[in-house]
Amino acid sequence: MSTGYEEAKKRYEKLGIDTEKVIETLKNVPISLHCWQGDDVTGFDHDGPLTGGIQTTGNYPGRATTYEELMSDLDMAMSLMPGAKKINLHASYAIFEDGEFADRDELLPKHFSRWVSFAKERSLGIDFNPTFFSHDMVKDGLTLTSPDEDVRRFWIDHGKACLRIAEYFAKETKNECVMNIWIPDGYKDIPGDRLGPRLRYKDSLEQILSYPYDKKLVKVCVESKVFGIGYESYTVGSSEFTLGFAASHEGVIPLMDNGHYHPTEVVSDKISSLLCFYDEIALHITRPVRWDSDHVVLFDDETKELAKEIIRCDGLNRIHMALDYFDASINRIAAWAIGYRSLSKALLAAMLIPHELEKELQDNGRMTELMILQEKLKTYPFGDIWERYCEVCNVVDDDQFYDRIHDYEDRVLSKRSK
Ligand code: RNT
Ligand code: ZN
Repeated sequence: MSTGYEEAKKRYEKLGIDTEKVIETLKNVPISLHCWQGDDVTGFDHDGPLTGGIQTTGNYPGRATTYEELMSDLDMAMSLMPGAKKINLHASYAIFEDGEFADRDELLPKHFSRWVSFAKERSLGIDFNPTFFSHDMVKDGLTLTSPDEDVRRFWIDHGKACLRIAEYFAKETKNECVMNIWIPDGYKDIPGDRLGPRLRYKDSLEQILSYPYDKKLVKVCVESKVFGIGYESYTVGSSEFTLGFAASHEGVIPLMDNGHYHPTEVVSDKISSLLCFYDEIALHITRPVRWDSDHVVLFDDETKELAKEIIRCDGLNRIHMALDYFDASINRIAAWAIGYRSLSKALLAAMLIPHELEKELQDNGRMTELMILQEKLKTYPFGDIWERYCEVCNVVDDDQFYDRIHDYEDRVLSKRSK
């Protein structure tokens, strides 16, 4: 144990914070790790481009192109992440073997059995996402809201197939599966009918949820969005739509992605509002830069504020946290681990705040003292606690981080063709 840590521990003790306890708690808080950072949201079930109004930019060498490569990269990335994880899969990451293939509406648990083995061998839970993009059956940019009944039926069947797979994940891993529904559907230009697509979306979701799944095993989320590339004027699954849907359907959880709001709106301010009305909520944590750009999550002001709200609201058991970004302009494994580590740092920092004292100052109108306290905390020796956290979790600190990335790049990534 470094003397730096011992000193820092004492400083926090004076504020009434037990750093040892904080470290023990954080270690067991799972963050869901998005498999799609590893291969630029490509998946294994199609050759076509990434559609749905989302985009990965950059062409860093060494992208994983097979499930073996993706799993190996995921292992490497996880070895750099302190704390608990779940893996977050998309349906497009089904693994087909011996020449077999199943379209999205006919996916079966067996197409994910390799992922289940991967998760079980590492004692990880699995979260899941139906994939309503990058597929021929997306017609005119629409899936569950399409006026073409064949198209809509196909995607409803995909949703049902995914519920069955989600249930299989939960049973096999003995860990609940959070299944998130996000559709890109919307219009580039001003629609002539806003209500019709929303009523079709509502009906499609209800048809999917009519599949008799176990609500204790599978937690269904609906993710809202404000716009996508090529869907600038109207998005069917808006914030109001998803909040309304989740509020009126038992067992459905609203999911907020912090890239899915207007640039001056912040999810950190929305969490407490939702917690007044929903038992559980879910988050996609990303870093939007001017738009829903899905940059790597950093230890920046909004990430810190978001983490503060999660901790302050005593939300660790009510908020499902998942990462969601995709950057191919830098080493993808570093991107994965930097994002995870940044969120861990933000949660750790949030747990080192005397929240009761802050509340008391606020409630007594002592706002001057509150500001002074908040500013004082910013220069507290947080780095020493973070180093200790990495040590306890048996992962490298920030000093050794790049060496590991460089070594893997040398040994593994540089040998790949892409
Ligand atoms: C898109 C949504 C969605 C996706 C993933 C790949 O804007 O954020 O969550 O990023 O499903
Ligand atoms: Zn998202």
